[in-house]
Amino acid sequence: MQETRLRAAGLDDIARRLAAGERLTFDDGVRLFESPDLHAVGWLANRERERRHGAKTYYNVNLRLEATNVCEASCLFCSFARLRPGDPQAYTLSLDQVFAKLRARAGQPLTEVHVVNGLHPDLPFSYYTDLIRGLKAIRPDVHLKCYTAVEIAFFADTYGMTDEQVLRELIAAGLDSLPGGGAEIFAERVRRRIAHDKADADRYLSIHRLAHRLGLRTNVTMLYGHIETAAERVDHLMRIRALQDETGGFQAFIPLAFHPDNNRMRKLPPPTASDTLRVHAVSRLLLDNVPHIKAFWVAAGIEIAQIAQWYGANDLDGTVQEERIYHMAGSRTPEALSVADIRRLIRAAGREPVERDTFYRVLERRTDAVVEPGAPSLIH
Ligand code: V47
Repeated sequence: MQETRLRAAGLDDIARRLAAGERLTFDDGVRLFESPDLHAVGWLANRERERRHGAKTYYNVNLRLEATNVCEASCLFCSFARLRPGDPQAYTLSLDQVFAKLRARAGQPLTEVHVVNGLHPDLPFSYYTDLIRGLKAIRPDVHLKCYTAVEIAFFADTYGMTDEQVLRELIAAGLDSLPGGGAEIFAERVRRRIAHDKADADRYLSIHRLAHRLGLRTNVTMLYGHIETAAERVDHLMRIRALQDETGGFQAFIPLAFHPDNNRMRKLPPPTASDTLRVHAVSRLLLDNVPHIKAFWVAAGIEIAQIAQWYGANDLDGTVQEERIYHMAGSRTPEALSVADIRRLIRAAGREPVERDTFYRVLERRTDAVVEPGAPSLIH
């Protein structure tokens, strides 16, 4: 990009420091959010993205399971939770129902199951350990990415254990990694207003630190596009960067676009496409120590997730299936994508599709693999 354009965007010194391999500061982050020239910010992020990953865009073959939406917390942005077990739309699956969902996909080349639940006040801890054990018994080869740091904190408080005891018991049952949900916005002002009655920022980060120390990899997220300021976004990213300096345990950062349907923040407009692209780009630039930036297609929308592959992102998440949190909050994306769809969308975006496992190891396999007759196929 021309020096004059970067200068007009107020980004020429940032561009020079990035080229010299220097780390950006808090103020740089705010300037990147405030620069009028989105494409200049995107160009800088794309340079960093291509330096790390070339033309590759990663995806995986995964399944989402949400075993209960009964939740004690009262996050203003949430359209998924039902507070009382008696609520007409409240559900809690039996473990057999959970296992049936995985068994029904026996023919799919799944590599990951991602489990997230509400904070249910009345289930025993054994429900969560048995859930992991049972899924592992059905598909020992499938990676289990289960329970956010907020759920881990809730288990510790509810069942009278330390965070470390909870993590150790889940690992003994077969837990392979933690997903990134529950981070929202770390800044006290925002968290107090939108998510006051669940684990705070320090607890969230300390559970990820502990998980990393126990050998787990984790993801981390940011819910953006509601009441947070640019400085609060940058603060969030800087806290992630600081923990990553300590542990190196984060694999992917996932910006999550706020969806306003059916929740108590429904008067707010959703974030615009420009904002979504910018958040991915600035994240790539500030999080110099986090290897992957994921544009989660269910949250960003398929088209924007494709364009984000030129604005810092290098991952789209996976086939997904059975996602409820965003679909209840107004996401109009499909329920699932087939492998053929994902590969076509990545190619159409001008990138090279690469199937990965949860640890970003590349999987080489025929994409026209045969599935068992009668099983729902994800291939075509
Ligand atoms: O923590 C809830 C968000 C998260 C809304 O680790 C909402 O690979 C927008 O964390 N509008 C859960 N967002 C999902 C999540 C995730 C997704 C994909 C991949 C990974 C990963 C993690 O969803 C919650 C919350 O931040 N959320 N309600 C809403 N109305």
